[in-house]
Amino acid sequence: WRQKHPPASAVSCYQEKKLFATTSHRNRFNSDFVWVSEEVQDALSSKKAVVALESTIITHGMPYPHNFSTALCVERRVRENGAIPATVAVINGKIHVGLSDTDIIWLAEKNNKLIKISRRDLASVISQGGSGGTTVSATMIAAHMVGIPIFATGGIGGVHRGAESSFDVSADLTELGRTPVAVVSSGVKSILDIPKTLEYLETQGVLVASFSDSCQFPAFFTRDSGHQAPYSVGTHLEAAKMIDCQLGLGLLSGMLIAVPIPNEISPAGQIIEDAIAKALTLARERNITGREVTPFVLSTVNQITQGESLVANIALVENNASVAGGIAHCLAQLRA
Ligand code: PSU
Ligand code: MN
Repeated sequence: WRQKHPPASAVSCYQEKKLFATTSHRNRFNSDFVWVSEEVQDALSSKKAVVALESTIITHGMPYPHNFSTALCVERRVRENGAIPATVAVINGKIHVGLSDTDIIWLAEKNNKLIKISRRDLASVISQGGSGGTTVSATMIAAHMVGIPIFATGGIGGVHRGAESSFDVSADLTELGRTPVAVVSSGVKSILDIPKTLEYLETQGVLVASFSDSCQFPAFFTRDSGHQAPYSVGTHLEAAKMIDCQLGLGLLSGMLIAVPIPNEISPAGQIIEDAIAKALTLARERNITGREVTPFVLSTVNQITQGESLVANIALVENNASVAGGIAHCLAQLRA
């Protein structure tokens, strides 16, 4: 016996629950460990669009002062597109959601002297009153705690080349499998193994969609990695509907929206590829492992390309922030 429509009681139950569906799956946590800025709190309680932003890109992803100017510019891009930015970091033993410019300057100046914090590091750093930049995984956790469904960055971590012997797979991927936040990024850098990363995301049940007319999966500095995303979304509204549906289904897993780098700023692919190959060899020779790998490779590629990779990196992060702002704005309208 099949019912075409759910019984009336189920419908009203769903409608009653719809309002708090976004909050009901949130982790229980001790709010002593989390500080939310007034602006972000106001935006969340009035159901305005908010975009979370990470801070490892500030502490470990870019050199000073570019890290600082980019962080501010990314916040501006989110605002210009109709959303409130919420940059996340751990400061003096608390997760901060929504940073002041002074906080951002402080993080930027401490470049590389602070801790790079992913899921596994949170309790250790917080219990010792420490500070650091949050990676994609830790930022997703913070966003989910306070009810921010969307987050923008440059690139996520992934499966490293040679992972079959090193086992180096970023915690970002398992986080995407377990935390219902949509991450807007330019895919993953080709310092990583892109097809293995896509396989891993599939295993984790992560909804991956290119933000374009085709399913070409971008490779950070280049618009096409030569690999396919399973889906694509062509507009902010289409992306927002997909996120709204995923959250509405209560799947509890994340989404990756992969935005190709704007055409005009994509640097010469071969120059970057050669630089990446050299940087990976250097990393191996110097026995760099664990969380040091990604920052080392990023800064070495930047040195080898004499800053060309950094210019492209900055431009694509800003573009991703604009896209995330636009999607967040549509999402807030859908959910109003
Ligand atoms: N990719 C970049 N720039 C970055 C990162 C990744 O192009 O700054 C940072 C992000 O914070 C990401 C983290 O979450 O590196 C992944 O580190 P690992 O590979 O150690 O998991
Ligand atoms: Mn790693």
